[in-house]
Amino acid sequence: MRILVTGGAGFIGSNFVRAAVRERPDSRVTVLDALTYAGSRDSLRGIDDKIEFVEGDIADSALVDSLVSGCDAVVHFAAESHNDNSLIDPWPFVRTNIIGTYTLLQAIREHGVRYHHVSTDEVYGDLELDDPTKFTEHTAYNPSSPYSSTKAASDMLVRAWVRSYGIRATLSNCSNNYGPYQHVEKFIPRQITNVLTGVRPKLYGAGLNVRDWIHVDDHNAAVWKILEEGQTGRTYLIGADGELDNLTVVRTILELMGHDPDDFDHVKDRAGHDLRYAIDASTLRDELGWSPRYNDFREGLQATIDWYRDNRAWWEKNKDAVEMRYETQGA
Ligand code: NAD
Ligand code: TDX
Repeated sequence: MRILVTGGAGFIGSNFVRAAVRERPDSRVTVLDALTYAGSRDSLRGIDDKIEFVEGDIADSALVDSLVSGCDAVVHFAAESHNDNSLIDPWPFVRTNIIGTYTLLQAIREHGVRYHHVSTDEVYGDLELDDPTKFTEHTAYNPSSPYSSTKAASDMLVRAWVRSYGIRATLSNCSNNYGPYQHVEKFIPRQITNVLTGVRPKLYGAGLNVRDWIHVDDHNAAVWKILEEGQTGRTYLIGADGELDNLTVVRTILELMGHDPDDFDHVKDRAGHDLRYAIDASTLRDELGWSPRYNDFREGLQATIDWYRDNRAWWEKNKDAVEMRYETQGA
């Protein structure tokens, strides 16, 4: 299969490309990535000779058309992905997540290529802490932030292109990922690298917000399954029953790194902060036979801590700028 991976120099995309090279040697991978602050060629180091890398923008219709015309499938990871950034300047989110996805869809429509759209559980808004239900494929869209609303808009475009133009698309909405190559602006890498640089972890508000953690390799294995066996037009929810509140996660990081679990600071809460996400992935498990391999969060977290400890050169160059930005936000 000739596969075009957008956002393949980002966190989840680079792990997807690594898995493709490792486990699907018969696939030919082209990465299209604009190398924004969130993308890095270093995330693909060591596999450069096994892939084609194109630096470019998913909103560049001529470039996108030529790349899509030469492939069998597109997996679309490229996005502006950080909620905190979207609160400060929503425009790059509107441009990349909505107009970029539109541009891809027009090329998909033109060339009849198989398309998988990677999205987030945040499109469903949030749940109360004591709500016994979880998000399902039937939950109504109710996004809270500029980030999640642009992801919701992109999902809607895909659904409309399936219905109106019959494109061969599947969608997935996944919960919070963790693992190697995640940008240090995000919660888990920020706290690990804080500890590694002698800074106290920063917890927004009281830390009672719940996220449903999944290892990035489990997310990507599900994406492969859906790409190969999913039904056109369908949405699949991806999650690994990993609900934890942020306070517990920070305390676990500190403990695993040999520090006092209370050695962190409470900082200003995020505006409009979603309280809880929780995914019911039973359709994916029952219909496609997917199940997560990382069932022990502490173990996956320890491996992630080890990765950041062993790969300082990968993240150190971004750390100061990220922390300076957070400082101006009081976070
Ligand atoms: P990321 O920010 O780490 O990576 C995004 C990549 O897209 C970067 O390499 C960046 O350079 C590239 N990019 C940005 N704008 C571009 C443009 N206009 N043209 C081409 N490339 C561009 O994001 P991530 O965490 O890897 O997320 C990947 C996808 O998965 C996103 O669509 C996100 O919404 C979705 N998702 C993420 C999570 C999570 O926990 N991180 C959970 C569910 C879904
Ligand atoms: O320093 C921090 N302290 C803190 O308490 C940071 C950066 C975050 N937090 C909190 C906010 C959230 O409740 O931790 C939680 C996780 O925060 P993020 O890593 O920013 O993730 P989140 O906002 O939940 O969104 C993530 O998961 C869904 C990804 O960034 C999205 O791209 C994905 O769609």
